[in-house]
Amino acid sequence: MSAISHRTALRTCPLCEAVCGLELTLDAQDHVVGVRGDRQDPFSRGFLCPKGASLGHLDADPDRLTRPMIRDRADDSWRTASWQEAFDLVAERIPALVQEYGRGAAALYLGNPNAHTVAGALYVPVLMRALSTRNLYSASTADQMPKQVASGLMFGDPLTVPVPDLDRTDLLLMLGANPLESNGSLCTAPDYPGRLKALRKRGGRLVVVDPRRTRTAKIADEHLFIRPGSDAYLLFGIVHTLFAEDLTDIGVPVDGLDEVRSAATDFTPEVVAARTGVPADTVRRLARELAAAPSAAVYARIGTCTAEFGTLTQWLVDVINALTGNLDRPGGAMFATAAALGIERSRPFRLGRWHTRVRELPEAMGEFPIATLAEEIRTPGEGQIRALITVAGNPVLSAPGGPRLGSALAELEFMVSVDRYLNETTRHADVILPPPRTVQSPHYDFALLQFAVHNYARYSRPAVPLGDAVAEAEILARLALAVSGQQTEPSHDPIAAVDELVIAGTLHKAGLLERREELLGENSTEQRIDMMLRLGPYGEWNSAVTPENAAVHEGLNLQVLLDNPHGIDLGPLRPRLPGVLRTASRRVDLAPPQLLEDVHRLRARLADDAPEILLIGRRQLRSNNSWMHNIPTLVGGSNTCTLHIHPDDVARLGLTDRAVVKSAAGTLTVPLEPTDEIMPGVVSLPHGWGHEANETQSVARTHPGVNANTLTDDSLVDVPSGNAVFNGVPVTVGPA
Ligand SMILES: Nc1nc2c(c(=O)[nH]1)N[C@H]1C(S)=C(S)[C@@H](COP(=O)(O)OP(=O)(O)OC[C@H]3O[C@@H](n4cnc5c(=O)[nH]c(N)nc54)[C@H](O)[C@@H]3O)O[C@H]1N2
Ligand SMILES: Nc1nc2c(c(=O)[nH]1)N[C@H]1C(S)=C(S)[C@@H](COP(=O)(O)OP(=O)(O)OC[C@H]3O[C@@H](n4cnc5c(=O)[nH]c(N)nc54)[C@H](O)[C@@H]3O)O[C@H]1N2
Ligand code: SF4
Ligand SMILES: [Mo]
Repeated sequence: MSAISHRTALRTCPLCEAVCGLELTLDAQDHVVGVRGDRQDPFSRGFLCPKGASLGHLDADPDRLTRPMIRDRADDSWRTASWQEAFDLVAERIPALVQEYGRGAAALYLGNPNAHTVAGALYVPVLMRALSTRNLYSASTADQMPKQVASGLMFGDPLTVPVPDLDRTDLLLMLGANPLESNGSLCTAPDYPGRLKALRKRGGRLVVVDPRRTRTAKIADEHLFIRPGSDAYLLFGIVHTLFAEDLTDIGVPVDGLDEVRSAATDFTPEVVAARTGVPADTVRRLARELAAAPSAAVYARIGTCTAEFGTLTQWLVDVINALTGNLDRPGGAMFATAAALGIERSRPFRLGRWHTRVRELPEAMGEFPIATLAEEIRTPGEGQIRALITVAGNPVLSAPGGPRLGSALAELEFMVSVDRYLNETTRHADVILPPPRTVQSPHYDFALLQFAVHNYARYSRPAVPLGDAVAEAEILARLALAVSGQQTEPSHDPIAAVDELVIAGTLHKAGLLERREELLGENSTEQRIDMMLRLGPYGEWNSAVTPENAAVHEGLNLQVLLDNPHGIDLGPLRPRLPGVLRTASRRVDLAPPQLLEDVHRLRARLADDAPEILLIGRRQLRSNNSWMHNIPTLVGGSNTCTLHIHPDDVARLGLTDRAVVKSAAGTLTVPLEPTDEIMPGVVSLPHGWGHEANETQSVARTHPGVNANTLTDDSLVDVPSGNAVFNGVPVTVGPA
């Protein structure tokens, strides 16, 4: 193989939220034979992690599906099928079930990779509209919904989420996040580790709050152990101190100051110390340091979102940012200005516009909690779910009570999955529709750049032609037609049909319909992206382009990004209040009634006895939720499914190398990995494992691990958001 026949292609890594620029080497057969960090990318500057480096192995995985698959329910066997046959089957079954049982009979579950694909951002909405079901579920309610609900109530828009201004802050208080393994979340920051080291090097301080002494904690100035699930108490203790010591200094328009002050009255540092394990003096000191620092940001992520008081915790994070004058100021918690036109919200966010059928839990952002999907499938009656479409999700491993959800999926009358693999979830489907290789898809980060710590944009064209594969955009567009009972003719281009409608509608609204012909791009997807860039805050057609934006370049459009394939720097984060607020008052609501209401629940919990042992999760650098365990270079070593437990607990409980862990929801037998990096009384199990029944992922099957969500309980949710509770699950641990 001669190097002459090799070529390079630039792309953004789609595997996590860090959006690193990659330089791929492709051979003459278009195989990915090399992956390097793109040093000319102004945001990621050459950073690459082991997952990104394995993109070629992932791409070449022989177990990845390339043809549609149809399951014969009689003997549970699979066969490949043509695309036409697969879509015909969907068109035959789903409309009939909807006809018989009503709209709600068909449900949709959207998994995490949708946040990383153009198809997920631009074409999933078409499928949602075609199904027009209220039974909409996603990984969001196993993840960040508490942050979105808190932001929705405080700022009026659930997508208006502040991020820590990592590159300029003087003090970062980080709770329940471990970016040295995860590379960051709701805080898009390539080379997060390098940015944290730079923070310290310029004299800033990093304080990490985590029940484990994580890799991130080890590079911090200070690490505080905390009892799982108790972060809201700690933050309330800080709020209490800010008021008690008269340390507040608010720089943005706010409502509800008195209500917050009175809600915090009884959460004294002494009271919260008993619950959290963080000494009262430390709580006071943190409050004083946050108030005194030239700039400071509080940031809390998955360890605190997927917990019993997730929304209260996320709310208090931004209450503290506001009270200390750090909301929307450089070095504090700021809002990104993403380049592509976002969803324009005119009315304030509302929660609970409708409710689930069985448990009557409120919707949030049009979704129901994933914790309710199993019961909605299993409970007979009007509105029962009979059919499910999953797109890029593996909820049998990722949802609370996953195995029980798996049994529920087996009871469905029909299921379709759009997925790369036949796995723990998709094995229950009747039809699997595989997306093409990553390198065959275009890439633009519509979702993640809204949470970036620096304004930036980058577009990658597909590096490899589609060949026999079908674009994920087309799969979704054709599914939308199929669930509406419409057939596709071979000549019909469903992607263009969808895009034309969106383009016409958007340009009409903007009064620019006559400029349709000016849109650039090889196809309608690119034209749509061009339109979103032109109408976005830096865009050529944005009449509001500020002199500051104009200084960055002459009006953004797709051509600018094509001419700059390494990405473009759109400058540091800029203050955006009150412009981004969508509250009725156009002020930040520090005390939304739904959240004050939930404080009663938090207060009531103070009186409860704390369980002896609490289960939490953890992420592993060379893993990605459930779906990268089939890559030989990534599994093994530290990337195995073990229970972290303190040696004192091992001795006290008389354990050896394995233990039986029991919760209210289930029982698992797990190998132990004793470590003094975890608090006594806390055990940690990573999620995404449990591949023992996986017959087609040949590597994953030999490193099965256990499904941590056997132990998590779908009857428990964070009340305001309905989010799953994965951290702080009461368990008992005994000898195997
Ligand atoms: N390598 C790798 N990277 C990933 C992923 C992956 O699976 N692997 N997944 C991606 C996804 S989907 C997401 S959402 C992000 C998440 O990114 P992060 O939020 O950084 O997630 P984790 O690394 O799990 O860090 C969560 C931390 O919370 C701690 N914790 C648990 N319970 C509590 C608690 O009650 N209080 C406090 N204060 N801490 C607690 C855990 O010990 C853990 O260290 O990572 C993304 N990146
Ligand atoms: N106990 C516990 N459970 C958790 C968590 C935890 O910390 N602890 N974390 C939660 C979090 S933060 C998240 S985000 C969820 C994730 O929950 P899910 O999104 O349900 O799970 P993933 O493991 O990310 O599954 C992704 C699926 O998408 C497929 N896929 C990959 N790329 C593509 C693509 O380009 N197109 C399509 N169509 N399919 C693709 C993969 O094969 C896989 O089946 O898990 C949650 N579950
Ligand atoms: S940090 Fe995330 S985006 Fe960057 S190379 Fe690794 S997986 Fe890809
Ligand atoms: Mo996530």
